[in-house]
Amino acid sequence: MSVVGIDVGYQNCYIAVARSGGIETIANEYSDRCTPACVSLTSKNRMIGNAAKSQITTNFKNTVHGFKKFHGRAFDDPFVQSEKPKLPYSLHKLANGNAGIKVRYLDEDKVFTFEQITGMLLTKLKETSESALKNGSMIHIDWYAERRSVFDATQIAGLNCLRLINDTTAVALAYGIYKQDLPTPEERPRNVIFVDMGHSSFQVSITAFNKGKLKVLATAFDLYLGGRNFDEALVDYFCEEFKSKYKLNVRENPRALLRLHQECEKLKKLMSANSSDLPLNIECFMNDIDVSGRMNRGQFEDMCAQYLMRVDMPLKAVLEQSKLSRDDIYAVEIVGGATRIPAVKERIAKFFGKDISTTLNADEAVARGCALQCAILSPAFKVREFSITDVVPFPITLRWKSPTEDGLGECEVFSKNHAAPFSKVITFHKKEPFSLEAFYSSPQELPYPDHRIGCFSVQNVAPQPDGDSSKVKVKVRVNVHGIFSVSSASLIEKQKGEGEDMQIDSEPMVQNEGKAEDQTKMQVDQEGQSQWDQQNEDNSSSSKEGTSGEKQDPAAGGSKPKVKVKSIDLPIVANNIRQLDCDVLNDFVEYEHQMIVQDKLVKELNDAKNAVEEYVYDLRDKLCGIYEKYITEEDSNRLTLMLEDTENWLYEDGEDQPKQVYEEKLGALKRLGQPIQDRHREHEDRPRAFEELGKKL
Ligand code: ATP
Ligand code: K
Ligand code: MG
Repeated sequence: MSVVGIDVGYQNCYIAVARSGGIETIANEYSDRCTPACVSLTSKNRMIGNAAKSQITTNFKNTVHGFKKFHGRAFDDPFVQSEKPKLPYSLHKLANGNAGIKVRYLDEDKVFTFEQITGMLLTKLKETSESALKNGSMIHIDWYAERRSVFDATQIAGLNCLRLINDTTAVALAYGIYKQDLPTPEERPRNVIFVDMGHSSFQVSITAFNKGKLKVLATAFDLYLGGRNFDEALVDYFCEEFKSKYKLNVRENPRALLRLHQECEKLKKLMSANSSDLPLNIECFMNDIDVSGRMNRGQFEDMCAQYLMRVDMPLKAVLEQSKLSRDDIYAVEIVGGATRIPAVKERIAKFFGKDISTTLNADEAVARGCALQCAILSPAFKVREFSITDVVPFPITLRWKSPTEDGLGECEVFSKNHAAPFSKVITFHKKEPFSLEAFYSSPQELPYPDHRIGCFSVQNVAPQPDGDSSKVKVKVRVNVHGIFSVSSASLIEKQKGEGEDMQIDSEPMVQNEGKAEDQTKMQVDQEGQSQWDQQNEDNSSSSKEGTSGEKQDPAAGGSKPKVKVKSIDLPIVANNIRQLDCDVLNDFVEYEHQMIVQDKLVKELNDAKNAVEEYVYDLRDKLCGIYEKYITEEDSNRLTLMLEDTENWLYEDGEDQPKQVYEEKLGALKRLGQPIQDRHREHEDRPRAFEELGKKL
């Protein structure tokens, strides 16, 4: 039994497996623990991960990378529009207004959504972890609004996703769970800053640790600051230099530009370890010209001053939000590839006035934290009890039609840094069905121009038999994946002779001048804190009979007698802006299956072809080696000729044949090769047989 944690990065993905022995990061078929977030579509199949990365410059129009940030975004989103001209592949506006990509696949023009592309990547990661993957997985994702869309991607890949978790929260778990010396729950918590700068984004959190628990106090981020900005600065510089030095317009040549990107990234990494002047050389770069340039760390830092300056802002924000001072910070832990840039590290250290700690593996900590969380969630594992309270990074508001002054009622249901997962119950007094619109309260903070979350219509609401408004309890929640929803609604039916009690509940209506028939009373109960309670909570919401006294209504005031009420579940029609329709999702799941089958067919075909090639090489070697004595020279010459023909055929007519043709070819060769092999084996075996016989005698 094992569970898997997956870190889906903008550039790099990691898989960690929790087994009874502990957490282990696993390698893919290239013995690489890092799988590139890259998908390449071809006329025959898909290549994903390492195989796709090698296609970046050759099949650049159909090789998708750097797509994580497109999740859940509209085509017209300024971020999408600003990235578009830089991409080697084409974006496409989907029917729902979202961005998708347009590629050639199986010799057809094909449009994919980013849920599908990430679904493909997850399929690959799932395959890699298949032997270990038995009981679901957990995926980290670095921020909020794209979660719906990423969750859909997990469905497409057929993953049983136990939890989508914040990047720095996973890191905090990986840090805290093994610490033996955390303060007891009564003591002041130990506050640790976690910083992750990856290829695309920069995230910071402050987490308070006590024995057996962690609580995220605040998070802050610059979602557009990461290693790729530093690469781009270098690319810009060398584009200019090569223009003046070699009269080359690199930006007009996608392949050259991609190569320059790769070389600049290498140079950037070299500069982290080396402060002297370093060369950049690319042979046959463009128009058969070899190019070269130089750079050193000091120059690089000057060039990147604008990015280095941005490092401070989230650090400052997170301190302010948590209301802690620098002295309250126990340690600053950094992870993520781009924190290896010396200037980034220095900047962070300087801000907090402390040495930076690198207790955790910078590349694998996120995946390990994910696997740990998974193990905690899975009943099959006995993991040390560790409770995790995360935060809601963007505040969420509900709005509804109301007959008050401006015709709209509004309530912020989750404030910034509110604990999550969490559910709340809001009580409305309504005579007819109504809709709740959910959106992020502070659009200026949000990395999307579209601050809507979705619209939730509460159905089947009718007045009470006596014409009064009905009391409708609506549950809103941010679930374990960090996804907001209006999760259930129920109508509380008055029972005979209990009118008086309902009167108490209806008090706020009276306060609101009593004339409105469709009034709303706000935010009554709060319930359910951690994910551990989630299950119970869900059960309680579906019980039909309840006692109104069970959940005290602070707004109703005073003590209430326990009275029987009947609660009727109401259907909710949800329209989530960033969620795929069920039918569409099902189609995508089906299509992913077809593509998996297609990839498998192509793999079998390639294997059959490779088997012929391997046999040719193997037999040819042996004919002039160990088989020499077991075949006449004449036969050997004939067979060698035939092997040569086969080899040529493989590069010409035999390049692209059905699997069966290769199998037949291999069969024909084996019919000739087998007798030689048999004679050889017989000869080898004979002395041994005599020996054994000798022993017996
Ligand atoms: P994100 O977290 O934004 O989704 P990611 O998880 O894919 O992205 P990481 O794998 O954490 O990103 O980091 C990759 C980045 O780190 C790349 O920009 C890479 O060039 C950079 N990087 C890795 N090693 C070094 C190094 N030694 N010096 C400088 N930069 C480095
Ligand atoms: K990563
Ligand atoms: Mg990352």
